[in-house]
Amino acid sequence: MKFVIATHNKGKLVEFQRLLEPMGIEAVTMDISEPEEDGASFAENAYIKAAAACKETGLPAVADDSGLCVDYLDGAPGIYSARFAQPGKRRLTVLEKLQGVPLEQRGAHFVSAVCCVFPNGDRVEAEGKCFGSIGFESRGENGFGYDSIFEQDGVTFGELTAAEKDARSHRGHAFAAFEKKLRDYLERKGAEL
Ligand code: ITT
Repeated sequence: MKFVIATHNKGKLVEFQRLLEPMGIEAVTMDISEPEEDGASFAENAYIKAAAACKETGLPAVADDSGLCVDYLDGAPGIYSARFAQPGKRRLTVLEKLQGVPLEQRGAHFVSAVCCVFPNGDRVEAEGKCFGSIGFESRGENGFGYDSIFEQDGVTFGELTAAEKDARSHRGHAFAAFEKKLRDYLERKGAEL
């Protein structure tokens, strides 16, 4: 079954392909427009993106809305993670806002809400989270976005291999839950991947 990946973020796209391929999903990219993400939650925004791509392409579409929630910043940037500060300044802005804040107050988590919308209007949704802390400096060249400042046990996501990140990341957890729900949905419909 062919699915269109509804993202304009290259870092996410790589992870989507990596996570969807082993499920036997043929995941394709297309030139799709970017809808306004005016939902009040990760799940609402994921639905907005998947529904728009499904409508535009006529294919089942998979989107994720994700972000970093920092405890010390009352959960910010959260659903505004992609729009928080100037492009290229986002990690530095988080580090600056946490300047002088001790390790025990630097807790943070990533959230990924995945949504697949089918041309008949049905949707399959799942969410994943992963918990860690904001480092004192940026470290590691791997991954994208806030990876190099998000740590678990002193190691940033930017220092992980792709397989290591997928095994512990919000997106890895979300896609694992999504696969199960998708298979259940397709079984009920008498369809296969
Ligand atoms: P699409 O909406 O086109 O998918 P986007 O980048 O705008 O791309 P979001 O609105 O979901 O996506 O914003 C999520 C932001 O949160 C993203 O731009 C990153 O800065 C950050 N983020 C999400 N997942 C991340 C991850 O695995 N590692 C690091 N940063 C991540």
